[in-house]
Amino acid sequence: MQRQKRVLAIHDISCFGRCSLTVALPIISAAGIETTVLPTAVLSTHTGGFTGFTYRDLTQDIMPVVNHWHSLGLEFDAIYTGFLGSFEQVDIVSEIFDMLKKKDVLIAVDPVMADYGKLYSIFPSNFPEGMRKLCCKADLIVPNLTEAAFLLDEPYHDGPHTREEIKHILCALSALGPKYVVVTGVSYDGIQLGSASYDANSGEFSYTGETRIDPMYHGTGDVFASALLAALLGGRTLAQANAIAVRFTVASIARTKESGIDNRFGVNFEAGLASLNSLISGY
Ligand code: PXL
Repeated sequence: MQRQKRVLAIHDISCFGRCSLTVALPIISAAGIETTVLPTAVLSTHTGGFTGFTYRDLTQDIMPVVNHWHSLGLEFDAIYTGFLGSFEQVDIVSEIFDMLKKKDVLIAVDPVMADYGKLYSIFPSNFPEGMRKLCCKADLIVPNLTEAAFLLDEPYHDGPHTREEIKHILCALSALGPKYVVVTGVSYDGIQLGSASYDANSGEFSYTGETRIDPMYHGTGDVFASALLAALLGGRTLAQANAIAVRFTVASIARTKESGIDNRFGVNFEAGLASLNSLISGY
């Protein structure tokens, strides 16, 4: 039997709302991968659309936890980060990459900070500079189109986009350092919505889109990135992993739409967990 892979997921826990660790842990685990968690903060809900949420910052606990693991000689196949609440957390995560990075460790950064052309209001205007530095150290990045524009310091426009525009964005992001780039929220025709990928090792570009479902549901970026990482570690190519993650995410959105629940409450990915492994191995 193949050795079980081990991922370190560094995110906040938004206790209600299905994003960050409450999404990464079940999805990556369901794919048969051991998932070690490092919570950076505990919030009552995520910050998207809720007011009055609590926020317990855990910045001071992060390095002692990692130092303990270091003393135990723990190793990881991948380190996966998403929402980070401050520059200090970005710097600490960067230090963790340096400590735990070995030849075959995949560093995955989802530079959660913006959507629909705007930086999330909780972040200062220079936050993208910090995220850019982190992305430069990554092997895989998974920005949406707004985050891509901030990372490249280029203007953002709503879709549809041309294939040339998306190729430019993918290549420019890869030039920052990551060999795997996936950009989400891409539409070429205004009907299909999906994501585009570029693997700088093989030179392969890919796009997978499915019919767009409105409204926007919170947490879908985390569902997507977690499924993508699970598929990559399961041995799929970046293009295959992109297609798998789109399918898994769109199916979760479709179920949620049918149930009619509040779009801030995240999506029903749970019903797809039992078949995630067959989705990954079937590509
Ligand atoms: O889904 C990304 C995310 C994670 N964690 C927190 C968030 C968000 C997005 O808004 O607010 C706390």
